[in-house]
Amino acid sequence: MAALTLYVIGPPRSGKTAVFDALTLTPHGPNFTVRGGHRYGTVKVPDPRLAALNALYRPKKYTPAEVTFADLAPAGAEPVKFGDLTGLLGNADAFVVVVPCFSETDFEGRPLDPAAQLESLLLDLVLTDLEKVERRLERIAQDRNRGQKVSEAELKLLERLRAELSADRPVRDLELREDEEKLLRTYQFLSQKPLVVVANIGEGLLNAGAPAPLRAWAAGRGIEVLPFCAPLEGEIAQLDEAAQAEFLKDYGIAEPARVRLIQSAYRALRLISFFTVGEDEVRAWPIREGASAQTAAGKIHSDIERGFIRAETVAHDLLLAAGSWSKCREQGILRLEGKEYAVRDGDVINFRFNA
Ligand SMILES: Nc1nc2c(ncn2[C@@H]2O[C@H](COP(=O)(O)OP(=O)(O)OP(=O)(O)O)[C@@H](O)[C@H]2O)c(=O)[nH]1
Ligand SMILES: [Mg+2]
Repeated sequence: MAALTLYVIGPPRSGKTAVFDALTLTPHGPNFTVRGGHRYGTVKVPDPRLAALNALYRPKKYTPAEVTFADLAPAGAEPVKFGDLTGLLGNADAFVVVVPCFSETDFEGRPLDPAAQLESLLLDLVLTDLEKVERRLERIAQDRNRGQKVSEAELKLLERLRAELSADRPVRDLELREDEEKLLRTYQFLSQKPLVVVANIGEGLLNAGAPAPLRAWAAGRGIEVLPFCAPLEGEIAQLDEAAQAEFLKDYGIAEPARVRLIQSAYRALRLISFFTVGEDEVRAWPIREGASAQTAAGKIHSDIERGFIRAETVAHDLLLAAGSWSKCREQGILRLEGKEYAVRDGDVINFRFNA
């Protein structure tokens, strides 16, 4: 399964690369590859529940979920323009938006207003989408003039999008039916991507957190704002576990940047995790909140989805307390769930299926 991809975007000199470093650096050094001038770093999703299952099973293979972070054109002197990168950004599952809050002025000496900066960046995403919609509508009109058949459903939906985007409303905020959602998927609209905002604060602001106006702006839109002091978090990321814990305590930081950010991204993407366990492998599977047991089976293999019989299910903490799968069965806490069962965060599942 492809790792979740989170693209770090933000105004020029906002600390995107510093945030990328904080998310990807390890005690053994940097951890990224460069493609097309962009940096990509893949990390394992930290999950204490999975770690505990691993300790119980001691399997041959331990497979946490993965997240790939991307830092665009880190060496470029020119600010990154979304228009030039639309294709690339369209691949993201979500954006990490870095807002500079570590100084009163920007790199050109202009006073900084973090909320306004965030707003203007998000507006760029909306305008990029609007251009795309307009180009597509032109094409549809041309096709129609040539007597070709056009999809009325798509036309209607795009016209609605044009109106919404023209009023500065992101695709993310639209109520879409499932069929509409499907129609739009190939467009990869940038303003549809879930967001996590990183307020890149100075060290002196660690106790104060993100600026209040920025938090207020984002809260009104259901977006989480994480206060990071990116250079400091980068140092923390390079420490071994023991030193890291001590450092975090000294600075009053609850969890390393990577942990906080991934958790927030899961919430923004409405992802939960289920686990599979055994002597061979202990593994985490991210899945959409509300997904059915049969859909979950399909994450593992289409054969399991097709031949689905039952999902033997137990919450991870009950399994850990019982100590083994057979004890769960003895104690009657293994549940036999059907296709429609809505998987819960932290479920451990053994799928029974017809091969
Ligand atoms: N004081 C302070 N400086 C920071 C912080 N984060 C980044 N900087 C500085 O801001 C400058 C830009 O940081 P980068 O991480 O390169 O920013 P960027 O957004 O990747 O920049 P471009 O890729 O050039 O757009 C560097 O000089 C950093 O040292 C911070 O939290 N505090
Ligand atoms: Mg950079």
